Amino acid sequence: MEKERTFVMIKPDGVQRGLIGDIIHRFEQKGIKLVALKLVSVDRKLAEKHYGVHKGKPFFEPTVKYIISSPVIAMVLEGNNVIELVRSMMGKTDPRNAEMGSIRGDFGQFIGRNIVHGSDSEETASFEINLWFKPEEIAKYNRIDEEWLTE
Ligand code: IDP
Ligand code: MG
Repeated sequence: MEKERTFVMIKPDGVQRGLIGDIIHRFEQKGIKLVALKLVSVDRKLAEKHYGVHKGKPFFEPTVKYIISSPVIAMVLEGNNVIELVRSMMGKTDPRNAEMGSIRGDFGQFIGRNIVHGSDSEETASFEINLWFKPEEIAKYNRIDEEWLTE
């Protein structure tokens, strides 16, 4: 099993709809370690960099506007294969196709307001973690349950 880090964001609709606790609770229950967390009022520059790979697509501008419309929760999560694990806990991009039991499947209704973001590869994760966090904002600590979460 490979220890990885991923960047996760609770988007403005998740914050406004009071879902911060429910979403973080799911990651905690799964045994995923939280190593960085903050509430951010995102500026356009950061949002455009974050969604830079989608520049030129029809949903780019609406997505940037959505992300800067109200604060988000930004976090870094650590764990075994955590990039893929978080993506599967989030569900498909469009909540209408996301499995029930996933975050988007349970809490979302349509693609333009899909509650959460999670990095999609190791390369993206490292780009996004560096974009959103300074190295000193990422905590190094051991959790007491770690030995029960390794074989
Ligand atoms: P992902 O968030 O599951 O990785 P991406 O395809 O990378 O999905 O798209 C990034 C974000 O852009 C989506 O999460 C969603 O907020 C927004 N988005 C993507 N496609 C559409 C669309 O067709 N309409 C509206 N928003 C979209
Ligand atoms: Mg993506």
